[in-house]
Amino acid sequence: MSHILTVAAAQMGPIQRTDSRDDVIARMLKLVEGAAHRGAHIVVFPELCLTPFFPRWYYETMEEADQWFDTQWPPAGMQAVLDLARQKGVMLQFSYAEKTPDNHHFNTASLVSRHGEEVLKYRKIHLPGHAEYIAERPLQHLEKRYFEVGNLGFPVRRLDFEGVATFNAGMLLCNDRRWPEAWRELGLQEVDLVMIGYNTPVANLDVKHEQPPHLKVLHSNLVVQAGCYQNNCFAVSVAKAGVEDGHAMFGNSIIVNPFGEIIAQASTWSDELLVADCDLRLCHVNRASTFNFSAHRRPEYYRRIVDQTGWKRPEHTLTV
Ligand code: CDV
Repeated sequence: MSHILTVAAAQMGPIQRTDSRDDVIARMLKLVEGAAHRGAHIVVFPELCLTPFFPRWYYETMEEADQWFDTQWPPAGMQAVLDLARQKGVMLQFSYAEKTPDNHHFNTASLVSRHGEEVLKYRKIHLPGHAEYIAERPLQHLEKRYFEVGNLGFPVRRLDFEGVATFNAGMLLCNDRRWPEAWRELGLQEVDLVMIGYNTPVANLDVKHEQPPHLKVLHSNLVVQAGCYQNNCFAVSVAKAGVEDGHAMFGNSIIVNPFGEIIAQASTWSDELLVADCDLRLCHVNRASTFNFSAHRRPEYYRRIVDQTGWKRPEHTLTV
C-alpha cells in the first residue's frame, strides 16, 4: 500500500445556456482523459457540472425549472464519462440537479467507484439565497426555490482503493464549505478526503453591502484551509469558473492538505486540471496531537450549537 492518493480537481469553465449536454460531456471526457494520463486516482468535478448555474434564473413553476433536473442515475450522457473512468481505472465525483422518482428536488453529488458503481451520495444541506424573485437584486440566487434541504446528512464512506490506499471520503457542496458544523460532522467520522464542488459568483449577492472581489477568494480559501486543518483532512475544492450567461464566477479551485496549506491552485477561468499527491499519513499527524478529538473535545459545552439556529444575545446589559 502506497498511502498516496493522487487527486485531480477538474475545474470547468462556464457552461452557457446554448451549450448542449453533449458539449459538456465532451469537455468532461477530455478532463478525465487528462487526469488519468497524469496518474490521478480520483477526479472531482464542480457543483452542477452538467448545466449552467440555473438558480440565477427565475421560473414561476417547478415544471419550468425541471428542464435542468435529471431524473435518472447516471444523469443523461454521464454513462460515457463513467465508462471512460472505468476504462482508465479512476474514481469520479460529479454533481447535478436531481429529481427523484417521488418528485423531490436536490442539489446532489455522487461519488463513483472505478468499477462504475455509485458508492456515496450527498445532497446539499446549506442552501443559500432565497425562494422568491427579489426585484432589487442585480443577481437572483434561487437555490431555496428549486432545491430541498438534503436528506442524507453528512455521510462518510470508508473506501479501499485496492493497491493504493484505504481512506474515508466525504462531500460538501459550495455554500456548505463556509459552515464549520458541516466540516466537523465529517471530521468526527475521521474523514481523510473532502470533495467540494462550487459555483461562486464574483458579484455581490448582498445588495446592501459592497464586497470587493478579493474578499470572495480570501473567504473561499480561508474556510477550506481552516476546515482541513481543524478536521485533519485533505480537500479538493473545485469551481465552475468564468463568465456564464454574463455573470463571472471567480474560480480559484484549490487542493489543500491537513495542515491547511494550499498544494495546488487554478490559474485560469477555463477547463483546467490540478493534480496533487495526497499522503494520507498526514491526516494522522494532528489526530495524535492538537486535534485529537477523543482527548480534547468538550461536547458537554457545545449544546448551543445543535439547539439554537439564530442569535440569542445576553439578556442583561452591564453598565461599565
Ligand atoms: N452555489 C453556492 O452555494 N453559492 C454560494 C454563494 C451564494 C455565495 C457560495 O457559498 O459560494
